[in-house]
Amino acid sequence: FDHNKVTVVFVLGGPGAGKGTQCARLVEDFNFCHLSAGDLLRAEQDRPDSQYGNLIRTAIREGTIVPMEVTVKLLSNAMSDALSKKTGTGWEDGRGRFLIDGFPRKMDQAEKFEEEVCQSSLIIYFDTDEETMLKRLLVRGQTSGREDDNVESIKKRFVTYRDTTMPVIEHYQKLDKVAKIDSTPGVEEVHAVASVAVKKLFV
Ligand code: UP5
Ligand code: MG
Repeated sequence: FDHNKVTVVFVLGGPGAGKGTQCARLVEDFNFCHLSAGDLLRAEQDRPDSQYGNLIRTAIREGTIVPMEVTVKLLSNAMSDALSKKTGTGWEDGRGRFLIDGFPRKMDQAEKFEEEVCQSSLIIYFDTDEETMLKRLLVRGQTSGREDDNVESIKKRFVTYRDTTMPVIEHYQKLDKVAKIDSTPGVEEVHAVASVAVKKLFV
């Protein structure tokens, strides 16, 4: 997609940092199309004739990263679908606006997406401590039905985040594209700061 016609914001942060929650709030303010890589993978896993079901199920439970080809394809298909409508959510002033949540979590994904799909304009990085994230995920796990919301999977997700995703954030920090936001406070407080960071893109 043409970077001049599509605005892509990546939303990163550890498991339970609040990416999904904050994306939902930003959609209300800025009419973004919100695409969660994790949600797209879970939907693909549940599609009866998917050839990737088992691969995705295992990766999610083990907190590892699904091969990038799968995730990049799901994202670019979802972007094409949204853009083909040319109206409604994610379409503003003749341009597409995307919040891509939980992606890229590994350098190879970042490179492939920027080269083959679209360049990103901003990376929002929600930062908080593991104790806070663990607490949030265990509460959510009581009702989420997510197979990775248990202590064992959560610990594995933390390791992957530290070892594989932090280098992606550091890469973008060197390019001066990252808005780092403390996501320890309450939802509204975090949202207010995130909203200011995003607003700068659209002035
Ligand atoms: N909550 C949120 N904000 C709060 C606040 N400020 N104060 C108090 N409570 C707050 O929030 C989690 C919980 O905390 C909720 O109950 C919320 O109410 C509360 P949420 O907004 O859901 O956090 P989020 O950061 O979105 O957490 P999530 O668990 O979705 O993050 P993950 O990054 O772990 O999950 P994701 O779905 O992105 O990925 C899952 C798996 O998919 C990965 O582990 C991986 O195996 C696979 N994957 C890939 O392989 N490739 C990809 O590119 C992407 C995913
Ligand atoms: Mg999420």
